[in-house]
Amino acid sequence: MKRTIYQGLELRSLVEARARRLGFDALRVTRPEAVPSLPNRLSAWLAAGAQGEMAWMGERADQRADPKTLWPEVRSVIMLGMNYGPEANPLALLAERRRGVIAAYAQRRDYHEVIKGKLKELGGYLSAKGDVRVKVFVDTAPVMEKPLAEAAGLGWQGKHTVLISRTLGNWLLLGAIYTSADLQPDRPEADHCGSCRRCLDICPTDAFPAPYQLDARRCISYLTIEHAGPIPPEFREPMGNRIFGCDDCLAVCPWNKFAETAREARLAARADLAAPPLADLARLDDEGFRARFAGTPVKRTGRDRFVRNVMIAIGNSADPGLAPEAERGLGDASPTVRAMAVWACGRLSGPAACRDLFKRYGLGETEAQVLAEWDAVLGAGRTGRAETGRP
Ligand code: B12
Ligand code: SF4
Ligand code: SF4
Repeated sequence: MKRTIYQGLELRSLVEARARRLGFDALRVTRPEAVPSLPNRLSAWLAAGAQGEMAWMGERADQRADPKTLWPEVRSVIMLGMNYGPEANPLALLAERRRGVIAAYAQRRDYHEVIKGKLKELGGYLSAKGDVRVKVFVDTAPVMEKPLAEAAGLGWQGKHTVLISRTLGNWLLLGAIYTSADLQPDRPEADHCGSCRRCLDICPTDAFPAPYQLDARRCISYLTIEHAGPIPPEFREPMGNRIFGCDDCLAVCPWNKFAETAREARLAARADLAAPPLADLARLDDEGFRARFAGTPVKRTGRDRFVRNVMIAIGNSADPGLAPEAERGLGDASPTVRAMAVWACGRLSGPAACRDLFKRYGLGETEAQVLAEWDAVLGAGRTGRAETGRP
């Protein structure tokens, strides 16, 4: 039987209908060459070192900044958005200091998995109906999803740099399909931030050097997820009880007035990740961590980095009832967890108690990062490192 091949508007309508059925909330199309300023913008960001330890952002930068360099055959870029609007206001949890705050996107099944599967299905459908080639991407490929989505008219990059849709707000995850099909492009979306600067003003770590620009090295999302080793001292207190990601700048955006909770069932939030007690999280071993966070974005950090964040939240809790959990961290196998546990003990226990803890846990310590924290808590030289002959 002869197969019907669709083109142009007909093909696009079919794909739009299919995308809707698959659970996507928005679909727009742009051309691969729609944002000629991308190479300059990306290289300025990289040259400033704003990517921190995310070295992969600099690798294949030419492909990231130009879809045609990534795949010369691409003629149209389909940008898709899936809504993950949170059930509760993420800012409300920041006052619950005995509990950890996990960013809304991570309180559910890993969107990479959910969206990738749906993109593959949609890409396969497009490929069959249009007899065209496709490549699908979500997050991890060298693709600049936000500016492409803006060029496609899905929304605009707000002053917080995240893409905002006029109808859906900024709780939107993005995916892309590059295709050899010639599809009618949409008009880019204009900037609707106006004189507002709520997102810039609320940022606890002052991570925006200017509106529309983010220095990832100062962002709590980067620090809690991507950064390895101890958290630099200046960011520990501002982290509060945020233990994975940060939603502050997204949560204050007035354009969320139209936002709805996630429509896609597979992106429904898990109740046990909404406000987990810090005391429970501090006790997670590798196995417990994997069991609790399997299938969610949280698994990305691994157990040690996650418990490191929990130690900082405990240090910020001002609750002496959590001091035993910080003390548990002093005996942890991970030096980074031990280092942040020292900081937490210093915040929750008085100098005499800390000296006592040092005698019990610190005298055999050999890791420089942990000894530096003991020095900071007890005062340099008071750890008796010179007497014991350790470095
Ligand atoms: C690296 C990365 C991060 C880094 C850096 C974030 C950043 N803003 O670059 C860190 C770890 C900090 C991060 C955090 C988050 N991320 Co992230 N991240 C990415 C990733 C992989 C690449 C982003 C990128 O290209 N950055 C490089 C810089 C150069 O890009 P940029 O921000 O667009 O920079 C623009 C501006 O500087 C602008 N510009 C420069 N000068 C000027 C001057 C003027 C006047 C103007 C107007 C503009 C302008 O031009 C640049 C290019 O457009 C994308 C996935 C992807 N492949 O695209 C997800 C992605 C951006 N992240 C996402 C999410 C959800 C988050 C978090 C909300 C998670 C959380 N809750 O913790 C936070 C948000 C923090 C924030 N305010 O940005 C979503 C955002 C969805 C959306 N609606 O936009 C994405 C798209 C993943 C996805 N597939 O859904 N992320
Ligand atoms: S995610 Fe948090 S730390 Fe990062 S820029 Fe937004 S408000 Fe600042
Ligand atoms: S909070 Fe205000 S300035 Fe920030 S992205 Fe939203 S509208 Fe723009």
